Amino acid sequence: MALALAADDRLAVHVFHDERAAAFAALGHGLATGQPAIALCTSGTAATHFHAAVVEADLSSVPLIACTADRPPELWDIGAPQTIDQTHLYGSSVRFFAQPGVPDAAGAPRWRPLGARTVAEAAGWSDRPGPVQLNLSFRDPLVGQPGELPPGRPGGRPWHHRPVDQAARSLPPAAAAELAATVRDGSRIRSGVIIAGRATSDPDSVLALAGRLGWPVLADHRSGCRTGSRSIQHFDGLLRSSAFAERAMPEVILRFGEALSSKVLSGWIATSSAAGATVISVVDRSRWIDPESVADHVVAAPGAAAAILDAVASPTSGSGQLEPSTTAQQWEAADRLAAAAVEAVLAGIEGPNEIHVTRQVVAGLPAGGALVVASSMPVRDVEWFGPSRASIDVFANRGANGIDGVLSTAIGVALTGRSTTVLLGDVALLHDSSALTGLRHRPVRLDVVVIDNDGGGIFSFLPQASLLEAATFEQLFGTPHGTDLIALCQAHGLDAGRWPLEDGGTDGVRVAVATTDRAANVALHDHLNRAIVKAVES
Ligand SMILES: Cc1ncc(C[n+]2csc(CCOP(=O)(O)OP(=O)(O)O)c2C)c(N)n1
Ligand SMILES: [Mg+2]
Repeated sequence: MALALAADDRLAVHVFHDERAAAFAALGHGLATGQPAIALCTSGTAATHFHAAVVEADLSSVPLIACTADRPPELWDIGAPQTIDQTHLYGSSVRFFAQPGVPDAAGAPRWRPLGARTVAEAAGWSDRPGPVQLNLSFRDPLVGQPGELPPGRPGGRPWHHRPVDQAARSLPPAAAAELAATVRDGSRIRSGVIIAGRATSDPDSVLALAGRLGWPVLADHRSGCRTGSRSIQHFDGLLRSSAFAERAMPEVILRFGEALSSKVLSGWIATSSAAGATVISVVDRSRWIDPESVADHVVAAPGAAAAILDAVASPTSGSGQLEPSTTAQQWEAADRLAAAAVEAVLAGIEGPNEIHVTRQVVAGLPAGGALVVASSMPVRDVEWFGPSRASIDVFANRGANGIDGVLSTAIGVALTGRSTTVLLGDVALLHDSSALTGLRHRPVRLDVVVIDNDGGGIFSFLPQASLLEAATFEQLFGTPHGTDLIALCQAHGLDAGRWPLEDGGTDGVRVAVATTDRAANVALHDHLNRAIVKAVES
């Protein structure tokens, strides 16, 4: 199979020493392009190393084709080498599983239909996009000449027509009118906020709707809505002020796509609902998104923003001139105060700190560039303190929130030809350090920015940091390792040094390590959040 893939010049082949890294790179490719990459591995534990990326691809609805080579059935379960049970290896995480048996001429007419179905299933034919597994048995000899593919349909006709475009499903007019009625009260638009997470379809309509309603937008960078004046950058800090959170409590919360990272925002959604706010969750690709379990409506219609926009303005949905809400003005004024407070605090600090590095990374991305952000603090700091940006694409493996495979995912994104930056913690880098193997030879433009606080900095924000004895906390949560990350990257032949990166990219891969301190980082977050709270309460 490897020989056949390599011999087909329609495919680009990239080799990874670690199957886990290969599968995450395939995930990154799927994230960046919406098209499945094929991850191929040998039999045995190799196939199990695909599992983490398959799980993430499932939860994040990313197309991915996992081809696991297997022994022929007569060698199963008799102690043959490198032979494990690979049937349904990834359980319910895959959209489709097929095990066509050892290839032979008699089965050949079914290969194209199977291939076509595999792509259709990965692209979301039966549900939403996601991973599929083909478990492919081979019998000795395992080398041979790739032959011609079986004939296709006459005239080059495709085997299947394009899978149903899930994104095309629109909101029926009656449902749009019902939601519009929730949003307006006669000629008055109710107070409300829009929350936009990843997989917000049609972000332009969401921003237009916010403009029409007079509502602010609290957006993840991955939503496409973290841009323009309506986007509130410091919503997490603002909602830490109980006075502001109370004052800003809306009548309607209209959320699009997946949940954000902010627990403060999540808590405020729940409190607002308990106080009577109507919560509407508009989801794409038929995923149920309501982590607070408070939604009044869960609407599976990606075109909902445009439909609500039409229905709100429709003469049949109410009388008189529409009066937009003033909620956005209230949030924008507070956000300006928060921005000034954050700037003032950061201006007084010497040396690199996690917030400054994060803001510089987001602000410094070239137009059209891609940013891959690791779970743990990087994804939170980007959400809470990252500047609004147009014309960049941000990716993060937040389906399962793993810190694994982050560098590999970024390599997969970069292999699609995009200038890519990855922002990750030291533990995340070490976890995926096998992705450094051969990285300097890959045809990518990749900046790797590592925030090195010598351990899991996120845990210093949790109650165990103060409840446990320091030594126990360090052993079990802080997990310092003392690795010289610059030397590690240099050992792989990479251009690695201290943060900041020099201006202007060269070709290839650059690594910049910003050394920070976990305790100082907690103090900095506290300082910033207190400054924001003070700014909006005074
Ligand atoms: C694969 C995996 N293992 C463990 C965890 C639990 N976990 C969450 S954050 C974290 C620490 C990450 O440290 P680092 O990457 O240095 O980021 P920091 O917390 O310092 O920002 C760990 C181990 C996880 N999310 N995923
Ligand atoms: Mg760390």
